[in-house]
Amino acid sequence: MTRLSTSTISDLPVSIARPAYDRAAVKTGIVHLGIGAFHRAHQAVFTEACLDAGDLRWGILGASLRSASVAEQLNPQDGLYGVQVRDGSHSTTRVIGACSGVLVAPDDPVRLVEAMASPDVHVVSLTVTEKGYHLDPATGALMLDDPAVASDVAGLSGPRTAPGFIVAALERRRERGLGPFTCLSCDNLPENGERLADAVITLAQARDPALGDWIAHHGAFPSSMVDRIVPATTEADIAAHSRATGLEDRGLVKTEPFSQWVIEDRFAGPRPDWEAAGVQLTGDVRPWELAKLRLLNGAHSGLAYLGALAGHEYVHQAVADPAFAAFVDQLHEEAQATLSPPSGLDVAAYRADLKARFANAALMHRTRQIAMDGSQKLPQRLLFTIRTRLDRGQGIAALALAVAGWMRWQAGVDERGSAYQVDDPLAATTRAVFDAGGGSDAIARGLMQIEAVFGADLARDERLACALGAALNGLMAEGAAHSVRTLARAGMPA
Ligand code: CS2
Repeated sequence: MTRLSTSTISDLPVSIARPAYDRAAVKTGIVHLGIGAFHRAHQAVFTEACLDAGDLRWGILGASLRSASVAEQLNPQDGLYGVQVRDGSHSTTRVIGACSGVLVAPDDPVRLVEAMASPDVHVVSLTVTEKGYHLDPATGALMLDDPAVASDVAGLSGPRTAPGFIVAALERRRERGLGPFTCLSCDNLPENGERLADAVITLAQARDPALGDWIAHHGAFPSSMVDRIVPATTEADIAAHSRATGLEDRGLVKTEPFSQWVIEDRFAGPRPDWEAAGVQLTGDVRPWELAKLRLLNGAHSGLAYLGALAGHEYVHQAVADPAFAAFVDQLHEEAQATLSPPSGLDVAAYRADLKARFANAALMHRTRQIAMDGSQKLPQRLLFTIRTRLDRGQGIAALALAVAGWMRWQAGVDERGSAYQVDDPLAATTRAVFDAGGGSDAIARGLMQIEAVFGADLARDERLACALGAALNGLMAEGAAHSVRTLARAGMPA
C-alpha cells in the first residue's frame, strides 16, 4: 500500500488535518533524542502549534539512540505521521509535520553530534526512558561503572549514551564559540532537569574539568513534567488506519485527548512560544512532577503488575473491576497525603480525571507495556511515597501491595502458569533472588536488598519487610484479584 509522504499527503481524506505551513521553509531548531511514540504524541504536537502559528525556526530532527525502527517508520514518510486521538467511540486524526526526519545514532554518531552543534539548534530535548540516563534509580547518581557510560568517559568520538551525545555536542559548540543549547528532559523522573544536568556535568568533568565548568556555568537544564497516555501502536491500529485513509502510516501514534506539559522557565537561549500552545511555564516544576509521578504513574504501575497477574491485558479492563477501581482510590489516598500540590492543581479533580483516563477503552493500553523497566520506575512512583509515609508512621497497605505486585511479576510466570519475559535492566538480578528459592518472606527480603531500587534505608526497614512479605505471600497464595479484593474490604487508609 502507498505510504504517507509529502507527495501523497493530498490523497488523505479532507477530514484529516495536516500542516498548513511551508515545511520546506522550516529550520531545525530542536534535536530530540529518543523519538518514540510519546514524543510524537506530546512535545511534537505542542511544537507543531508553534509552526502552525508561523514561527518556522522550530523544526525537530529526531534521533534514535538504539534501533532503526522509528527511522524506518518516518524517513520514507518525510517525517510525516498521524496522531490519532481516541476518546471512547470518538477518534480524530491529524498529521504532524514538525519532524523532518530521524537519525539512527549508533549508525552515524558523528552526524548526530554535528546536527546538535548547529547554531540554529537551541533546544535538545529527551525522551530516552528512565534507563536511558544511566542513573542509579535510588540515588539518581550517574553510574560511572556502567559500560556505556565508561565508554563515553574514555572517548566521545562515537558516544553511546544520551549524556555522552550532549557532552560531545556541547564540547563542539564551545570550541566554535557558540553558546550551549538548552537540555530539556521529558522523562518521568523527579527533578529530571537536575538529574540530567548532574549526569552531563559529571561526564564532562570526567573528560575535561574546564568543559564541565563551562556547562555548569552557561548550560540550562529545566525540569519538566510531561503527561499524556500513549500506548504502543499495534499492526492492527496501522491496518485499520490504512483502510480508513487509503494510505499506510507506519509512524502512526494513538493517544488520549488529555495532554499536559509543565516546564521550568530556565532556558539558555531562544525557545518556541510553547505557552501559546497551552504549555505551562513555571518557576518550580517539582510539585507538579511529584503529583503526576505518585498519582498517575504510581497507580499505573500498581495496576500494571496486579492487573496483568490477574489476567487483565489492558488497563481499562483492570479498572472496570470495582476492586481494582477501589485499589486506585486507596493508592491515591496514600499518595495524596505525601504531596504539597502546586496552586493551580485541583488534586480531587485530577484524581477523578485519572480514573476516567484509565477507563478509556479505546486506548487499548497493555498492562505489560507499563510493567516494563519496573526497577527504574518503582522508586519515584511508589518507594519515595512509602518512605515518606513510614517516616510519619502512616500505613502503606495499597503501596505495599503494588510493590509486592512488582515482586511477584519478577517470577516470569503468571497466575495461569504462562511464562513471559521480564523486560527490565535488572531482570537477571531479580531472577537470581527467585532462583535462590525460599518462601515469599525470603523473596521479598531478597528483592529489597537491591539497593539501586530500594535505597540503603528501605532495604533495611523491618516495617517494609513485614508489609511486603505479607503482601507477596497473599499474592502467591491467593492471586492478585483476591489480594485487591481483600484490600478493598479493609477500606481506606488511616
Ligand atoms: C506509563 C507512562 O508506561 C508507563 O510506565 O505509566 O508512560 C504513562 O502512560 C505516562 O507517563 C502518562 O503521562
